[in-house]
Amino acid sequence: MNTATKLSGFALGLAAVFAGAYGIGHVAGPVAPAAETRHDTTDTDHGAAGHGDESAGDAHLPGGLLVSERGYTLQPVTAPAGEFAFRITGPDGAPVTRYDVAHDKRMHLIVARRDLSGFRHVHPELAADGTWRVASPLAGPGVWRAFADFTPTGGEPLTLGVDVTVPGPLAARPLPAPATTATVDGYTVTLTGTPEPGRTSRLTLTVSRAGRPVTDLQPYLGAYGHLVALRQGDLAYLHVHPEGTPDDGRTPAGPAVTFAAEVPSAGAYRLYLDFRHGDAVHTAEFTVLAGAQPAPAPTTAPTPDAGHGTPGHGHS
Ligand SMILES: [Cu+2]
Repeated sequence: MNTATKLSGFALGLAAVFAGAYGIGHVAGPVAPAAETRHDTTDTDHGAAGHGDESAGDAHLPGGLLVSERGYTLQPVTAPAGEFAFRITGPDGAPVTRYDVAHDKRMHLIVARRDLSGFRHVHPELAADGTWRVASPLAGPGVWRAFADFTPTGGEPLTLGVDVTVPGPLAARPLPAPATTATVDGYTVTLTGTPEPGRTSRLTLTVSRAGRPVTDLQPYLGAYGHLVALRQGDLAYLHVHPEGTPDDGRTPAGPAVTFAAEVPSAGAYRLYLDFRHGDAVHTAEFTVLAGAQPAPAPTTAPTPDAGHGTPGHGHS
């Protein structure tokens, strides 16, 4: 109950992001048509008018927190070793086989361990029976969160999340310390701007290589960058697209890519920037702190900046 109320508050933030975004793509997760509509299934008296809007459904959470929402359910499917498979069942209980293309793909599968390591963003293939299959992006043991980011034909964009455990020795990976510079594959990416809970913040990511600005970024899925943010603690999911598109005649191909993003609460977030250059997709990762900081979240290791190791992620 408490939780539902709190999350309603988060969702208002998301609705505001969407409204305030400069024609950027979706913030994953549905957008409340009426911000005052509350999602609180135990409080049937409240906001009854808002509940009359069927399409609103569970429209008030950040994306990715639910395994089932608005009648759609994410179901992992047993797969051969080395493969990850799942399906989405629809309101009628049958696997969904028709999806709209969003950002060049019908399905975006994002995975990260619960400790925010191991991020990958991949694009599975759909079989006729509604099963999605992809070479497994789960790079080793751990408890993983898998996010399916999709739009069922005739429906609204949706991000569902499910936990998947890969057995094996568990390595503790504390969240890397906050930083405004990340290096990946020989690139240096600098972050300017700080996310503020409850309002839209401009986050600019600037890409350089060997000390030189990169000015020939390549479009990737219709944009010069894709930014996913995951909240530490519950992995609430945000997916933000940048201001401007590669074909609008005014958006430069780097070195800076700017996003308008709003985080749903204070806390620690891990940001993952996907960008394409040299015919390869690279992912730069940052830890950022939004808002007033509570005591550091407990981790299994006491030192927040002990070697997190190289982000061993890739992208396909
Ligand atoms: Cu994708």
